[in-house]
Amino acid sequence: MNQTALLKNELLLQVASGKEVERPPVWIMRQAGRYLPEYMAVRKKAGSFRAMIKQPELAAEVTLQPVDIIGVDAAIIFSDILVIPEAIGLPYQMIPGKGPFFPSTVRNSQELKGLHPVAAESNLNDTYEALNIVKKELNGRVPLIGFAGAPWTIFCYMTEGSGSKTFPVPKSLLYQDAVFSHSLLEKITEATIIYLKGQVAAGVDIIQIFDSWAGILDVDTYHEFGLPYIKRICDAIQEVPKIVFAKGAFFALSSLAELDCQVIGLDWQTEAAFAMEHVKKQAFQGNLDPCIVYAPDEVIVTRTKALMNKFPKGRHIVNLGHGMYPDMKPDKLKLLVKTVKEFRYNS
Ligand code: 1CP
Repeated sequence: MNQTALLKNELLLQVASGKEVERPPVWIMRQAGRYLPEYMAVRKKAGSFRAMIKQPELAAEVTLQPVDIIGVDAAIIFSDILVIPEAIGLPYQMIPGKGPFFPSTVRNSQELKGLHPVAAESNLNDTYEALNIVKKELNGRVPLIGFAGAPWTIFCYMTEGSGSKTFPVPKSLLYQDAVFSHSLLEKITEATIIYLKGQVAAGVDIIQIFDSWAGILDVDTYHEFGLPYIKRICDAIQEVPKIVFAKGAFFALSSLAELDCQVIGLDWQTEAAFAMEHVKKQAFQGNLDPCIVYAPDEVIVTRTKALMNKFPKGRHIVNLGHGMYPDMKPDKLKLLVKTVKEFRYNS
C-alpha cells in the first residue's frame, strides 16, 4: 500500500454513500475562521477577508488550517456564498464588524438586466485555483467540500443589500412581485449550477448548499420560492454527493427528504427523533448547539457523546447546527473533535 492509501480518511464520503462506519466523521461549519489565530495571521497578511478569497494560495492555506490544527475529517474550501452575486454583476463589500454590504441592489425587472449568470464561469477562477492547490496539498488525506448558497439565501442579500434579522425587502418582494422574484431566483440558480460544476471539475468530493435564511419563510413560500431551486441544483449536479443545509426549515423536512441529495443538515433546534420521522433515506449532519464550544470540557464530552448516540450508525456526520463564533477557543473545538474520533458505535 502506498502512503496516500494508508492516510486516506473517507469517512464523510462513506456516510454520504450509505456505507457503515465505526464512528461518525466530524467537520465544523466556519471551521476556517476568526477563532483561529493562524487564520487571523493570514488575514493580516492579505489585508482583508475579500483579498484572501482572491488570492488562491492564501485561500488554500486557511482551508487546510483546520485539518492540520483541529484534526477535522474534511476540508471546506475557503470562500463565501456572496461571490455569486459579485460574479454575475452585483459587487459587495465586507465591512469589518458589520458584515456584507452591496452598494447596488436588484429589486425590479429593469435591474435584472445587469446580471449575467454565464459570467460565473470565468469570474470565479480564483476559487477553482484555490481548490486545485488544496486538492494537491491534501493528497487524499480527507475529502474536500465545495459549497454555494441556496438561491433564496442569495436572493436575500442581493435584494436587501446587507445582512438582516428579518429581511423585509426580499420577503415583501416575494409577496409583491412573484414574477420578478422567480426571474431573479432563476438567474441565481443558473449561475450556481455553473459555479458548482466548476468546483466539481476542480476536484471537490462533495458539495454543501447553505440555505441560511430558509427559516424566515413559511411552509408555502418556502415550497414556492426556496425548494424548487434547490431541487434544480441537486438534479443538475450528479457527479458528487450533496449536503443540503436549510437552517430553520424543520417545517420542510419531508420535502427536503425528497431531494436528490445524500445528507440533510440540521440546525440545533431540530430534535433528532423528529428529523428521523421525516427523513428515511438520507444521512444527517449536525446538530450540536454552536455554543456548546463555550461549555466546560466535561459538558462538551457528554453532549457530543449523547448526540452521536441519537443517530443510527452510518447515518450521521457530526457538526454544529451553525458556524463557529470568532471568540471561541480552538482547544475546546479540538476536544469536541477528539471526542468524536475516540467514539465507537456499539454494534
Ligand atoms: O472577517 C472575516 O474574516 C470574515 C468572516 C467570514 C468568514 C470566515 C465571512 C464573512 N465568510 C467567511 C467564510 C465562509 N462563509 C465560509 C468558509 C468555509 C468554512 O466554513 O470554514 C463559508 C462556508 C461561508 C458561507 C456563508 N457566508 C454563509 C452560509 C453559512 C452561514 O453562516 O449561514 C453566509 C450567510 C455567508 C455570508 C457572510 N459572510 C461573512 C459574514 C459575516 C456573513 C454573514 C452576514 C450576515 O450576518 O448576514
